[in-house]
Amino acid sequence: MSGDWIVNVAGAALIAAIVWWFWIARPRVVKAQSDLVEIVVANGVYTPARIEAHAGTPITLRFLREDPSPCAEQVVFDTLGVSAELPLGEAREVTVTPPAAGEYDFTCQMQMYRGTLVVK
Ligand SMILES: [Cu+2]
Repeated sequence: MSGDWIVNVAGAALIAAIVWWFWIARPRVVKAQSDLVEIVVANGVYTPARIEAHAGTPITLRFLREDPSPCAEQVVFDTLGVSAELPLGEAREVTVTPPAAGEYDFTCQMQMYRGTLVVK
């Protein structure tokens, strides 16, 4: 009986961990407020990395490459057949029109940088 509080504390900690994992730590999905979204390319990640878009509607992604490594110099939308060179320190806009709902990944050539268009 005297150990009950430990069980309660452990239970509360577990619940907190679950809440953190499923609600707070989820990758941020950025809803396109307009048809233009800015994406920073730095430190091995696209920020934001998940972008919501709409099927059949063109969306422009403005890439700002801050990473000088050659790894970051190209962005490839494999399933959309689109790729672009990203000049260092200069914005480069890429417009794509996802044809249907689904998830469309975009990556660097070596697939270290990874992002996803979440299309509804
Ligand atoms: Cu790369």
